[in-house]
Amino acid sequence: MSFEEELSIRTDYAEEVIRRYLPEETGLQKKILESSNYAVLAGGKRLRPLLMLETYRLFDGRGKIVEPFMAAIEYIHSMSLVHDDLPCMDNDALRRGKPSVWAAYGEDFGVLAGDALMAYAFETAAKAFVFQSQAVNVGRAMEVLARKTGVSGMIGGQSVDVQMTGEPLTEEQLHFIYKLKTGALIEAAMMCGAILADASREDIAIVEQIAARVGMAFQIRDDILDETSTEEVLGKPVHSDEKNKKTTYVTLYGLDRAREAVIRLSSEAIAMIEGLSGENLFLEALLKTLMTRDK
Ligand code: GRG
Repeated sequence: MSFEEELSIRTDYAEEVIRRYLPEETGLQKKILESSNYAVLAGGKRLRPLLMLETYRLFDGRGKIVEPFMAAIEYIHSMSLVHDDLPCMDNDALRRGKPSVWAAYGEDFGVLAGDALMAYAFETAAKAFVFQSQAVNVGRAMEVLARKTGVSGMIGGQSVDVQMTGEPLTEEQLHFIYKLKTGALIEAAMMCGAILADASREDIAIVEQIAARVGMAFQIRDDILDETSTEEVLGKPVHSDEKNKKTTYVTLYGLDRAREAVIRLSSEAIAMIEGLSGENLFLEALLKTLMTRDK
């Protein structure tokens, strides 16, 4: 089977899992259910659930315990996009080729839909407790998911990003923002996959380092695409960083060095995966495609 066929099968599976756990749009609070489901169903690469699943498989995970966490991480990612698009943040009216949540449902529902998704993500992850014999791993994975989402992770990174907007950043400050804002959720995805497959503590620590490189490479590629791609391809406005006066890897070092950094970080991540005792060639191929992704 070609990589593309395998990617399509795995993405369809992730998509089915993400949809299966979504709530029904009924009751007096129908509008909040519609707007939060809209955010999740608007599309996207489903990269974080895929990375979680493939890391789970790397450590020989074969069951269904990973499924509630695959859905949960995509809900958290979706809520971050919903809030990132708000007028008080990036003020973007287009996301994944469709009106962003606030543009479709109003700014108030942009805030509420993000809040609802955040809580629902943890409600969903907790469904993995039905696998009672693995309750300790479920609890550990929930702790990692919460920590990497909160002030020590994504929200912490976004806060510093917002605080420093318009000011010149040093490489260390930019690195800090990228590691937390984008990297932390990718770290959570891969670490939860490893934890739920009952990997050793040593291997989980290595997975965190691998994911940190993947996250950094992913964000630098995002900077490159903001500069070089089009709204039609990306499904979101381009030159958003320039509009928001953001220092990025590209503004600091230029496109060539940014491309080199993506290749170096991704290659390091792949080499580290090859150093582990398990094998997942599909995961390695997935990381290779991220180096040159065009959306
Ligand atoms: C305010 C509670 C609260 C949380 C939100 C807004 C925010 C905190 C965090 C922003 C984090 C953020 C948007 C980081 C950028 C990460 C990034 C490169 C997103 C694009 O991810 P893709 O390419 O998107 O995987 P798709 O659409 O494919 O899913």
